[in-house]
Amino acid sequence: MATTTTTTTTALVCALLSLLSISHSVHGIKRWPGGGSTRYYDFKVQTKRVTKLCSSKEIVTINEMYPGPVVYAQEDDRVIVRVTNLTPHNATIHWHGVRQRLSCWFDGPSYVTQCPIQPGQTFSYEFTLVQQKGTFFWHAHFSWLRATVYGAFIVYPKPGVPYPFPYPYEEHIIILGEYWLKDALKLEQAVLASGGGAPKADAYTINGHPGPNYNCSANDVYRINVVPGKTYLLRLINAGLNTENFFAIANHKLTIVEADAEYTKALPTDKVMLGPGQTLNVLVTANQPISRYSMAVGPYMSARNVPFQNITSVGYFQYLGATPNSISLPAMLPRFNDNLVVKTVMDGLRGLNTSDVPKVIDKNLFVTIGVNVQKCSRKNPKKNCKGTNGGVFAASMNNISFIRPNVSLLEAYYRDRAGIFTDDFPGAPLKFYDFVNGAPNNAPIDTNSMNGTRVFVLEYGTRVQLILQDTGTVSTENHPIHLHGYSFYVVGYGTGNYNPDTANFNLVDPPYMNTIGVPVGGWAAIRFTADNPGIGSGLCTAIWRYIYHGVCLWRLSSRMGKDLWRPSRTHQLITLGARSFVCIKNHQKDFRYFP
Ligand SMILES: *[C@@H]1O[C@H](CO)[C@@H](O)[C@H](O)[C@H]1NC(C)=O
Ligand SMILES: *[C@@H]1O[C@H](CO)[C@@H](O)[C@H](O)[C@H]1NC(C)=O
Ligand SMILES: *[C@@H]1O[C@H](CO)[C@@H](O)[C@H](O)[C@H]1NC(C)=O
Ligand SMILES: *[C@@H]1O[C@H](CO)[C@@H](O)[C@H](O)[C@H]1NC(C)=O
Ligand SMILES: *[C@@H]1O[C@H](CO)[C@@H](O)[C@H](O)[C@H]1NC(C)=O
Ligand SMILES: *[C@@H]1O[C@H](CO)[C@@H](O)[C@H](O)[C@H]1NC(C)=O
Ligand SMILES: *[C@@H]1O[C@H](CO)[C@@H](O)[C@H](O)[C@H]1NC(C)=O
Ligand SMILES: [Cu+2]
Repeated sequence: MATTTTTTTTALVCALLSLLSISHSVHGIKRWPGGGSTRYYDFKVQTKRVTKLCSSKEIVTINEMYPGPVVYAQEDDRVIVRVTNLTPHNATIHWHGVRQRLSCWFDGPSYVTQCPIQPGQTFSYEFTLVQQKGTFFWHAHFSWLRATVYGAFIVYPKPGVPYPFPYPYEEHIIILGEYWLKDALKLEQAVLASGGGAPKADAYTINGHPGPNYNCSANDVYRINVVPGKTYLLRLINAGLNTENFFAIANHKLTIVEADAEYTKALPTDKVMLGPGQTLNVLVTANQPISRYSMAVGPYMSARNVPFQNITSVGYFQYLGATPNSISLPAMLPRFNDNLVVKTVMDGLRGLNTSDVPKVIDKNLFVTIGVNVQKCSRKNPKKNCKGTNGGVFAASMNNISFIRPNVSLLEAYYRDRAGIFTDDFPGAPLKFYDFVNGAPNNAPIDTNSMNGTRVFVLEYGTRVQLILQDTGTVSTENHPIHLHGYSFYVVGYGTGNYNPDTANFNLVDPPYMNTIGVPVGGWAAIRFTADNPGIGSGLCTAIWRYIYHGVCLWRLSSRMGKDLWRPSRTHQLITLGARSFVCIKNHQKDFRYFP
């Protein structure tokens, strides 16, 4: 079990000493941002045997829990999570949605902000939830470990600060996931080796439960018991690996009040869509006749010719007084390719606090997103080049597929290592064409991408507008795009190729998000101010299915940042002896808070 310690600043010193004995942190504590308390969690990465869908296997978990332990905190709290890896696999934990102000080295993506935590190693994450509250989640950020290594991360407002909506009777966490019968890491290796797409999940899950539509799962069901007349807050999280999902409850309206851990104006709807990485808080009032209702999770698949699981995962929304084994009323999910439902909800989504939407832009960036097919250069094409037309799938941004370095990019940057990445990520595509309809189609002859580990550099304080444009090289598709280190205002989106003359922008009350599903065959415009230095503050995409074929990943680094990351009076760089170019161990001591 996770241990939580909530204390005031003074009491914390003792708590920390007894729990952690990291005495060097003690003096630093006084300088941590005021007002917050500290939450301490102990995460053990360990395997656990589970039986699901008629079959047993070992899965990787945190503390033998699936989903993993919930991390609870309050706005402005300090969070310390000590992760000990007791498995034979590499691991890191990413705190999805946490902006990591001035603490990007605790963001979690392996080879981006840190080396993997290797078998037997321990790594402590320490960060402050600066002006952040709402529904977040954490997940492993090494290979496909995140298939089973994930959990909710709930941050409450400061004491005495109310929600901007009626206080719910109760709240429940609902994590959507995907489950595979095969070992997730082996599956990933197989996908990598094949050059093709990922296989479909064997089941969708709600809090780890597939529900009665799947074999051997009649009792493997998540249920919420509700009191008639009461209003519930559901914290929806899509922790799935690959699939975007619709969610609905039979006969009940959902009122969206928060998206990606930022409040929205209340938006009533029948169903919602969450891409991997998205969170939504919805209010549901139990105002229907006493009965048992289905909560259903199904696929949203906007790409053509991609296999996907089409069995709905069902949980129960059960009224007090309903007969325990009554038939559950079915929920109406949209058809798997219902783009209109996705657009309709997005059209209605409005931010609540939009006091700092950048009105003036210093830097305009234009980034295409897509899936490429690289020419087969492998020895055994039949076995290893299973992408379209005998090629190898690779996701790209501005036609550049990310090559994972062997050292953490942040460390390479911090130590001025040459040759690990280059600063020349293009701010616009090298070639403009009809991205949506005129994409090259005689794959893999002209559907290659460039390879590289490239960074886009932003000066501190730059007000950025970023146009994200879907492309149709293999197929157009809704792509969830996520930024590390920032939330951003979604000021516009539309179908087709972005055209500045006809694009409609909302600069009045756009939603403030950290993941945007770029519309299938369309574009999205986002705005943010680059005020959180660090190379880990990057933009990463979730074209999950192809992510390991040399991914589309690029980063924003605020060059001015080094001193900001490491304010000289509170931090001190301790140089270690090891200076290997290869990720051998985490040089965590360098980045810790020293007195
Ligand atoms: C469920 O079990 C039946 C009978 O064993 C089998 O034919 C079917 O393919 C299974 N369905 C799924 C989705 O695994
Ligand atoms: C689900 O997929 C299977 C093949 O994987 C197909 O036979 C079936 O018709 C699909 N069902 C629906 C409702 O789309
Ligand atoms: C609104 O946002 C601004 C800037 O992000 C912040 O300073 C302010 O506290 C927020 N107000 C509320 C009511 O959350
Ligand atoms: C990483 O290391 C492996 C093994 O030493 C090597 O084959 C590969 O080229 C390296 N990759 C990069 C991007 O340096
Ligand atoms: C992407 O890069 C590849 C490799 O350099 C090139 O062949 C292809 O034409 C480029 N495509 C676009 C759309 O720029
Ligand atoms: C990029 O890397 C992939 C995989 O290593 C390789 O198959 C492909 O030929 C490379 N493409 C270019 C343009 O270098
Ligand atoms: C774990 O990470 C280290 C450091 O990058 C690497 O050398 C090793 O091959 C990785 N192990 C696995 C099983 O991926
Ligand atoms: Cu994230």
